[in-house]
Amino acid sequence: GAYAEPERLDEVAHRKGFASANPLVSVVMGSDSDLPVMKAAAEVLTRFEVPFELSIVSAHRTAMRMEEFAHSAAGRGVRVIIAGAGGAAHLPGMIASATSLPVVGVPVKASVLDGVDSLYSIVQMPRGIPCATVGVNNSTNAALLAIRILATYQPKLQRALDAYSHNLEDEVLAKVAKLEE
Ligand code: RP5
Repeated sequence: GAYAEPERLDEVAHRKGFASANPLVSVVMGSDSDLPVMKAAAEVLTRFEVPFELSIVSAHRTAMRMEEFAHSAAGRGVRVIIAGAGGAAHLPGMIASATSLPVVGVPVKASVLDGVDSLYSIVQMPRGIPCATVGVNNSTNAALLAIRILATYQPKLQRALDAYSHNLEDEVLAKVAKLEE
């Protein structure tokens, strides 16, 4: 991958402030090649001052690490998991099968099939094992959904989300006003 060697991603995350000692959200991805897409989630979480961690966990290449990660996440205080993967994107669903934490899957567009393969791999979970799915490459919405979950018990985040929505609204209305000038 272009961004960082997989084994060094944690280090990169720390250096960029993309990691916290007591994360509430865990952002994982199948490969460092997913990082250009997944870093938008890190940026949103940073902006909302939500403690999070960022790492690589591959369902296929590091199956045991994935099991360990999923089984230990709740015990470490993590409240929501965001998992991004492309192609045969089994990571979010397999993590969801090994934890009762809410899991948000991000279908990452790989080099072929336009991300439809990733989307289908994540969205059609069997009954009993839910995995929320956002749009292809939309890790921003995955982070916002995670924050909405945390906001159910953190009023401060609720207020921050309200302010975020108002800003979006103001931006659109400013464009409308410009068009109508
Ligand atoms: C998936 O395969 C990863 O999530 C990534 O999107 C895709 C390609 O991975 P690399 O071959 O670039 O490592 O497991």
